[in-house]
Amino acid sequence: MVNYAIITGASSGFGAATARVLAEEGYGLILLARRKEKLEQLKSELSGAPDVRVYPLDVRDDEAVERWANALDPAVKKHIALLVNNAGLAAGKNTIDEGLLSDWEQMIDTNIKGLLYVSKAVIPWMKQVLQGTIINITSIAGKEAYPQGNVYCATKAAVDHLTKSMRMDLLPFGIRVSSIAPGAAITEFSLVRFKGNEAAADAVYQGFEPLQAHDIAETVRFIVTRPAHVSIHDLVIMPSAQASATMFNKKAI
Ligand code: NDP
Ligand code: 8X3
Repeated sequence: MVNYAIITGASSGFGAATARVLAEEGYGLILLARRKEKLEQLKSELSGAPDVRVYPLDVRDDEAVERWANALDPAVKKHIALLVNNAGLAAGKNTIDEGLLSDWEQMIDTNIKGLLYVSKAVIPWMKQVLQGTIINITSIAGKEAYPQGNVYCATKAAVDHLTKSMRMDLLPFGIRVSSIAPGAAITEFSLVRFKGNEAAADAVYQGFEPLQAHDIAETVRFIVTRPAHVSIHDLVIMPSAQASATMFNKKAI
């Protein structure tokens, strides 16, 4: 039986790139996101993977997460080696008084509560076999607050703390818990944040070379290919032209 990786938010960006890298590493893949057609398209590209199973799932829906978990093949549940908690978003960029409640709720429900629902479903399977790795995708925004980042930064800071606490809770069961905190990476992230405004999204990446989704996928590869006695706790990965959440070396390129 192959080892399986579960990736949330696999329909684009870091999640899709991670699926490609883990297929190269020989993992069976369980790919979750809301957009089924994107998942199916990705599955059709991953012919090298031993097994690819896609499930349209909104991680904010705790009952849907439970249904997905109950429906998963029990034979596969015994071989879950990796959970990548990646699904997430920023919605809007406003001062705290101007933020929209609906944006705040979407970020909190996805980035924090969705991660919790999926983790709660998957951890018992890892505990049963006394092994597994969980990688939570946080952000430089979880390490440093920045103007107009307020609720997004807070959700990622929450994931940073959850990662540390999960690591302690799961220590007796041989389960490793890591976090990756990327800086600016060009994915659908900014298009989502600015609600389809391409000019606003493009402006984020002007004048410097951002990270690519593949850079984060390679970081996942690094974590999962360490020997069993090595646990990578926390990695901050930034573009070379970014020194902090807000400090960039931008040139006219
Ligand atoms: P993308 O927008 O390209 O990918 C986000 C993924 O999350 C998509 O697959 C989306 O799928 C999924 N997703 C969003 N909401 C839900 C939901 N409710 N249920 C299930 N899946 C959901 O952005 P990135 O790849 O950049 O983002 C991945 C993670 O990395 C996020 O947590 C983000 O906060 C974080 N991050 C991003 C950085 C960047 O600069 N790009 C930097 C630091 C961290 P679908 O819409 O199909 O549901
Ligand atoms: C995404 C990076 O700096 O836009 O988490 O918040 S940032």
